[in-house]
Amino acid sequence: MSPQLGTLEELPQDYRDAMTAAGVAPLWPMMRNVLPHGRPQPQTKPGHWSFDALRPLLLRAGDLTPVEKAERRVLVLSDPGRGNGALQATSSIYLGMQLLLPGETAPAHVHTPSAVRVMVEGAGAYTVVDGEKLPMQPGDLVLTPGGEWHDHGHDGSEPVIWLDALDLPLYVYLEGSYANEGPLQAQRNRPDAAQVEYRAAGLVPSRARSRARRYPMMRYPWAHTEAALREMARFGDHTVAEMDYINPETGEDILPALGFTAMMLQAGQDDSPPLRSCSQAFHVVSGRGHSVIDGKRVDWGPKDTFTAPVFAEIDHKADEESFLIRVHDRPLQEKLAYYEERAR
Ligand code: 1HN
Repeated sequence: MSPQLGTLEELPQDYRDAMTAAGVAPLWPMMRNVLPHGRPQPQTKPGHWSFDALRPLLLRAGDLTPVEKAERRVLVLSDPGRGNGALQATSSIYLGMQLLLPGETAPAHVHTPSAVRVMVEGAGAYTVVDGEKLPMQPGDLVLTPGGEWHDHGHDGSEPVIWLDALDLPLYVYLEGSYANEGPLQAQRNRPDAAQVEYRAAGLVPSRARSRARRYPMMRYPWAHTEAALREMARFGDHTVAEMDYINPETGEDILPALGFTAMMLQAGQDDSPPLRSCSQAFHVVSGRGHSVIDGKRVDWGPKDTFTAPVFAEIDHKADEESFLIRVHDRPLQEKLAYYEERAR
């Protein structure tokens, strides 16, 4: 046992006043706030956002606020532990639901944080990243890495909704978040790299002929992910089928800070993963079930989103065959050399 640390109240008032005047403060009364024993004490609380509740609010935003007055028409999913209006869902993950109506465009900009969009509903929308037009189908992941120009458009006839996941809280914390705006980009008239250079796992354009971009593949079609998960579930080792999204040229995670993992749970299957040092968000592509996260029960259905703080105790149970996309900050924690998993 370590000794009880001294408190501020134990110190004479004249000394406390002199410290304040000198712009200093004693560390020892605050030491355990920043270095708790054994594991972090997260401010983040588990959250759950049902799509049935968000959808009408988003559509109403479409009536109330033209996209020109919003730049991005988004409802932010605020961490319950930080309260409404918090521009983060966990310590490191920003989440927002974005609406684009037929014929609308969201102007081009570039910023330091990186984003991934998970398509939720509707057809006909696309994102242009560095001139590459990326069609967005439900379940697709579309990357807009930091430093890449991106704008959105919509050629279809129904409202389109997607989930934005960004590493924004880190950039805000680092005082490194900013954007520049520009005109809509010219679109190259060819299919995106997921349909050309990176159609098949294990094949990349000949390295003798070309040097790959840093982010060679910006769209991960859901059809490929679902097919891979199904084969893993059929022929894999009977645990939950999980696939990580990676950069096909480097094998690394798709973004520097955030990682994305697709999961398939079969009807009736449960999953009690180890405690992980990363915070996590789960988006339900399809299916129904429930999860208990640090004692909080979340009953989830299609297109719902829920979150777990660092080191959360998580138990999932699927009632139906379910596909989820898990967003986490393992890539960042591995770079900082502290990612950890603890057995239950
Ligand atoms: C952003 O660039 C988008 O491009 C959406 O769609 C949400 C939230 C914060 C900062 C940048 C987008 C964002 C964002």
